[in-house]
Amino acid sequence: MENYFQPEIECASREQILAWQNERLVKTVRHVYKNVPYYRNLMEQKGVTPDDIHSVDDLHKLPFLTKDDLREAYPYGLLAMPLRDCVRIQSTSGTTGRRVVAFYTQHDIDLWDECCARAIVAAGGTKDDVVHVCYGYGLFTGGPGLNGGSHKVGSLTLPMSSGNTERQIQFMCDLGSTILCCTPSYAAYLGETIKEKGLKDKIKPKAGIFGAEAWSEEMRQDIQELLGIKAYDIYGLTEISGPGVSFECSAQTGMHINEDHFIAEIIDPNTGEVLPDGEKGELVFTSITKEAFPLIRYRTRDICVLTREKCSCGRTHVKMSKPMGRSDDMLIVKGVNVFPSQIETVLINKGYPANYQIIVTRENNSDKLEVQVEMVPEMFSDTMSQVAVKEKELVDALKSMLGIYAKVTLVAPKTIARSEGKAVRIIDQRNLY
Ligand code: DLL
Repeated sequence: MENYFQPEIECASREQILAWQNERLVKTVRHVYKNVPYYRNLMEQKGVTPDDIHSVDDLHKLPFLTKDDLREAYPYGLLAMPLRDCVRIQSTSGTTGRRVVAFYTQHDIDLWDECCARAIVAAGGTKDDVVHVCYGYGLFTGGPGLNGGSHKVGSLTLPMSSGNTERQIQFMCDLGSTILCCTPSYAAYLGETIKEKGLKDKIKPKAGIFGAEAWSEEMRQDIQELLGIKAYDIYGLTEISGPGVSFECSAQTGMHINEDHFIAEIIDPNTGEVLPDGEKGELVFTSITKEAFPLIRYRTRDICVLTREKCSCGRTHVKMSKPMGRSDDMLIVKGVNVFPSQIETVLINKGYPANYQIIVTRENNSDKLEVQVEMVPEMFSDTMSQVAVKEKELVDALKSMLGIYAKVTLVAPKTIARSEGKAVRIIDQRNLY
């Protein structure tokens, strides 16, 4: 199959897609009921058995799964295959320090690579391209996902990983990278650096595949101009495999969800009621082809809209809008998921009262995270250098919890405004959504 454009799948009729979904859903529900006691319990609590599930129309009978379930079942409680059949884990930070760990069999990796290959092809990728992957490699899914997709397409793959901008630009110039894969904020930063260095004429990218964090249409225009490319969005989450759950096509008006692998629903985040296409709500996914870590009705907390209008690219799979917000308090800073509860855990472990505020800003397309923390009253008489030592201690502890740098500012007791209701912990000045 040349280049992983799969018209018989990606342009299949609605009836055909539903037929695949019905058959695969029934199979997946049986698989998890049989092999995952955690699911069996959840289903029994709801009074539902695999015999009640015949098609997508029965999906609503099944219980939701949340990040809390993943936390409770950590690390192996949702594993649906023997460990000896798994070949990989990927992971992301979870709340209060517990990570989300996703498992993959070789079959799961192949499917994931296929999803990413479709995204690369939709961005114009072929065997003749040089795909420059500067998403992080390692536990984060960005690098391994696009790497696998690029291999499937047969493109020359540059596994750059993130950071070291000088080296990125040198490789772009020397090897003639044509497709750039990274977070949109890093793409903008790369573009600005290339412009400053006067190297725009030395690079020849034609497209970029950017995701893992929210970005606006204005940012798309900026990146397209800076790098002289077409910038495509890609979406995914570790729990559901990683990047490539959905991706943009030439129409650049939303991301096609790989419906032969994932069933998407939109629900009211407060009531759990399923909403019709076109209404804004929380995105819920059921994976129907995975072996090791299939998740049923997983609540992503991402707020978006699904549309089934005919797409000019010919693909028939449903499109999701860019995420328009979250139904929880997760922040994405420099592409890294940050929960206020993680910051709180660090502060409490270090003996601080949990009076803090998280301030996120974006300067020159780069995120800045600051945590303002009230000192304990005894510290108030500390010298400036003693305060600086304590701030540095917190910076290190936060770095180890979150994996990114956060500036820490210790402020006098009772200076952070108290609110009458829920504490206002997050001030996000980035205007992302
Ligand atoms: O961010 C997977 C990924 C890697 C996607 C590379 C695209 C490219 P997590 O670290 O588990 O996985 O974070 C998942 O990131 O629930 C969204 O809130 C957010 N997110 C991912 N893609 C987008 C996007 C990866 N294109 C969480 N636009 C998701 C907005 C996105 N938010």
